[in-house]
Amino acid sequence: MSNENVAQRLYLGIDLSTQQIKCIVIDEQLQTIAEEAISFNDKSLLVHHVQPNGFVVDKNDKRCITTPVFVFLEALDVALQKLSDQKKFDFSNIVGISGCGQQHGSVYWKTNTELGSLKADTNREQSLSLVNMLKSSFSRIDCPIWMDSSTTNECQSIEKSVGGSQNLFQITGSKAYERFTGSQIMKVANKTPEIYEQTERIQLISNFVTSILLGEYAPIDLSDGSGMNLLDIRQCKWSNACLDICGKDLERKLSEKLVHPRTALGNVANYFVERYGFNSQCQIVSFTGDNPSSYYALASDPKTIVISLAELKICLGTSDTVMGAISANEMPKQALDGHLLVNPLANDRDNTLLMLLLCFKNGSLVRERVREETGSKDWHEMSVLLSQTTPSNQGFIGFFYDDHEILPQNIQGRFYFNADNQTVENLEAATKARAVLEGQCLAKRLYLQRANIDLTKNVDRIVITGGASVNVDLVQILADIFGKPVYAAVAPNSGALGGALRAVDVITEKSNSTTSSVECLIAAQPRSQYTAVYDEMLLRYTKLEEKIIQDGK
Ligand code: XUL
Repeated sequence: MSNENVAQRLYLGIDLSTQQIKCIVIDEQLQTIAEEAISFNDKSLLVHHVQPNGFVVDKNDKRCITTPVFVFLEALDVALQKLSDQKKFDFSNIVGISGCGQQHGSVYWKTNTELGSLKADTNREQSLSLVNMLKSSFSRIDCPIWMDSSTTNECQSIEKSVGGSQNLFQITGSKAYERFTGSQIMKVANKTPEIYEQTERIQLISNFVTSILLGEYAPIDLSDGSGMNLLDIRQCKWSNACLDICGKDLERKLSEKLVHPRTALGNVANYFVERYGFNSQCQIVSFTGDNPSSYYALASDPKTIVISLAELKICLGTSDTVMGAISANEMPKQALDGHLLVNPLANDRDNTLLMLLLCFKNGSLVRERVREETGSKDWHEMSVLLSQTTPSNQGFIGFFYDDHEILPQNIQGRFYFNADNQTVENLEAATKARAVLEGQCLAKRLYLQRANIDLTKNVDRIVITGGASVNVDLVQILADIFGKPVYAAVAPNSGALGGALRAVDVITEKSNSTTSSVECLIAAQPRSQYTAVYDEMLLRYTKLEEKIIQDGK
């Protein structure tokens, strides 16, 4: 069947994340037709499931965290089968597939011979699954994932080899991080040279899924590739200095070619046509990392800041994530503890638009804890408490780093100050309730400013996601502190959706701003009289944060 004859044109988005695979099918009007998910600890993954969390923590070294590649493969088959069992649509109507994967994880291929047979035009036995067909394809079964933190020494070597963390940041957009793929590859190359030697191709989780769907090796995309400490993000090509230190012949193993995440790469492999009834003309668009993919779905243009205030993420900690656009010409001189990635909204001829990713470790878990400490059963009760206080909290400021924070790096503890900047032991319930919400929102504005994002010139609005819009006070404080309207996105699976939307955009040849903006509802308007008060408060917040860092040294 040719694509032109397809009556209902559908698009499939897939997100292979840390603990599960999620699928969404949308039509050209961007309406959701079906959704499906399967957890990596689910027993319906008959052979390859991992208890209790869907990833494996090494018994001898808890910093080593992996997921067997066969879990990913079986989960993909089971998710597609369950989607098909729903009988909500005809697979032959899917004209495009794209998606995303958890960032930084790596897959080690020994050979692509079996991969090629997914593409081959044969009437293969229906019972042969992806796991059966690819059982001898990998040189290493366990894929290191982003939760792995075992590569501190390798990170030091990478920074040293390019003349320090500042230089590495200027080249790759990030200082060296244990979870980033470069140091993970270096560990494989140094600790298990025989495995490294046998490895023909190293992929990220994202282009691994693209490869399975295509039946051939797919290139790494520039946005997810920016999470490796190996890519020169401004030149949009590999950095030889970084490649050389991480492994011999690494460019060949990664493939020289890099693509923009909005690139059509070919038709779906025959395996999927025969097994699930996909249209043989269905196009595969490059997958990317989960964060860039969510950003793509939620930021309709570079003047939108996306803030994920996840309330229920189990293993992403429960961190708050902030994503925004930044021009490469305005890249901060000083290295950040955040990350700069190639922006998926940029078109492929424009390599000046970058994406900033900031991760605040102390997010919703701390908000929940403070709510309990103030004796409020829910956000509504906390609202009643908050109504006894006024914006800027009569000068009280709190820093709530219950867990070792990332921004600022490695600080732990609670720090409370009064209007005279003096340390106080504790805060009274209503003041504490306001202090946690104001403190978290001020930190977000401060770190965006430190990354050279000019809020007056370059930001029009904030889109929030992750279910936090139920917390009306948090949303209002965010609007007042930023002086921008806050919208709540109606998109629980924004990573998978970002994939489906990229497929729509590439296949219909329209830019994302005209077709693919997700439905957003206004959640709060800024009140200018309070924004002025918060401008002042931010200056004090900045000084007090510096003091906490100094005192901690
Ligand atoms: C980002 C990161 C995580 C993973 C989780 O740097 O490590 O958000 O992408 O899926």
